[in-house]
Amino acid sequence: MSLTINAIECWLVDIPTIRPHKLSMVTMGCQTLTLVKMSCSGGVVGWGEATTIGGLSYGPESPEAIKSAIDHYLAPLLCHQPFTGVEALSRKMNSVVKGNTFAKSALETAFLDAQGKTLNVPVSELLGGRLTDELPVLWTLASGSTEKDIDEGHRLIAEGRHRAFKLKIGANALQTDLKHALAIKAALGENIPVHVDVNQAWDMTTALLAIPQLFKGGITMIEQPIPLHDQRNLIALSQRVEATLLADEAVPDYHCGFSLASGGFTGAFALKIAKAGGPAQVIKLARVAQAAGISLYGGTMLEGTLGTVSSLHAWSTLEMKSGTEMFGPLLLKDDIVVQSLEYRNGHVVIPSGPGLGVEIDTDKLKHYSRNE
Ligand code: MUC
Ligand code: MG
Repeated sequence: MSLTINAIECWLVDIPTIRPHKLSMVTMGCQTLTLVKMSCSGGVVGWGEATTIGGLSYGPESPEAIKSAIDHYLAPLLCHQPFTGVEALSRKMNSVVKGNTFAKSALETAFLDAQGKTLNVPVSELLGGRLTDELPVLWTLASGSTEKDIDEGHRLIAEGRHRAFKLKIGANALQTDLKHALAIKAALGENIPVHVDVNQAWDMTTALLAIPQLFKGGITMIEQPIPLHDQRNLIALSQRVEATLLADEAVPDYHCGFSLASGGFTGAFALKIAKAGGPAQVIKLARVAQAAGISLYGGTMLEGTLGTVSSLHAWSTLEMKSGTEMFGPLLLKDDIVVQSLEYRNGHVVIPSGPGLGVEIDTDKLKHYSRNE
């Protein structure tokens, strides 16, 4: 079956967060969704989404740059042509456009949504078939206040929404951050897993000092403690400390995954569709990890429902042994879909309708869009 892309439209949609979200490099008060509508042969419409974190503070593509790459380069390249599937689509995009994986991820998602709707199957089926209908989801405590984070954690445990948490540290002096993280872990208790994400803020010396103290306090997974380019030290750290090292920024795609794995990295990989160029591309990284015995974690770029669901379809075909953090829609005050995702008992339910299985609320899209 081949699908011809007739038109691609793109919007920037700004949605406020429910509270400030404080990371080592930025505090977010709003998330921008770059939304893609792909109109295809047979009148089928596919939707995709790309997000990043804090403008240009997480990676080299801003929301505005993602839209510009789509409008000026990728849409003209893809329109009025038939594609047999995501491999042909990705080969075409990669032949003319270097990098820009966030933009490519939104387009690959939209294409899979359209293909799934055409074939009347969920995207998970196009990616290999799902192993599960729901996945565990942690929540990130990142209000910037230890007390508020503890209250928020207790409330979410009591509501049954989450049973595991991630903390964002690295913005403050080391002793302040350690006190903050250890106090939260102690307050939430032994049975609640808590991990920290440093977003590259430490150097090797700081990491070697901090990680054993966190481990002693029950924090057993440490995400991206040192800069992404310092692959040699990330491998060394993974072999030297007792805690599990979770590579995030350092492992965007299967090339980096292979390099880390073959260099002797012993931690886990955070998969993200945006880093890899889409839900089908990220599965290539997962295969490299599986071959090397590296555990998988389902990462978020704090996507709205569309990006979250696209990721969930991919994760559903894999064994996510280190869990997932697909809570993005819950951090936003509103969303642009008709039916919100179902979060319950520490899990999210993966939609099972054709394509992504999500319907867009066009009034809300207009309301929050910058360009309408
Ligand atoms: C990151 O670096 O992992 C994921 C969860 C969260 O709160 O921020 C993101 C980014
Ligand atoms: Mg991270």
